[in-house]
Amino acid sequence: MTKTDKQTRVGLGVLILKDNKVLFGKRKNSHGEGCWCAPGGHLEFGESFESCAARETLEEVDIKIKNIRLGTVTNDIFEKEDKHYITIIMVADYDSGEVKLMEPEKCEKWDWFSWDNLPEPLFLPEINLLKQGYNPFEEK
Ligand code: IPR
Ligand code: MG
Repeated sequence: MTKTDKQTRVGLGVLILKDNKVLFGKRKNSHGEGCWCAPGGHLEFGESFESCAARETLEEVDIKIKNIRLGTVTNDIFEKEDKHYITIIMVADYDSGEVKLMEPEKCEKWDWFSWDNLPEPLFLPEINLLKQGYNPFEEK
């Protein structure tokens, strides 16, 4: 397969804000294994960014979010895994529910972190977010 046969995919991550903290999980059994990232996944065909953010959050952590808004975009080239994602970063406020580990085969654990004390190692989209100087608590 040549480079041009490969597909760039669209991912979406949700930075969920609660009490000045953000929710991150430790990835398992996929690209970025062992790295921390926000809830998220693949944008489905015909899906809005807001619906995808709400759906992935429910599927992965079983909580409801509100005020879902566009944060930024990252261009994520996973050299080792030979994958390329455009990742839409959404921001949302926690609404209700208790965080649950809904996909234990994909995630080791979830926890809340301050933006200036994020866990490491971070997943590539989150690394690229920080490289942009992006901070969801300082939205314009
Ligand atoms: P799934 O769909 O398994 O949640 O995908 P993911 O968490 O591996 O996310 C893929 C897109 C990334 C780059 C946000
Ligand atoms: Mg996911």
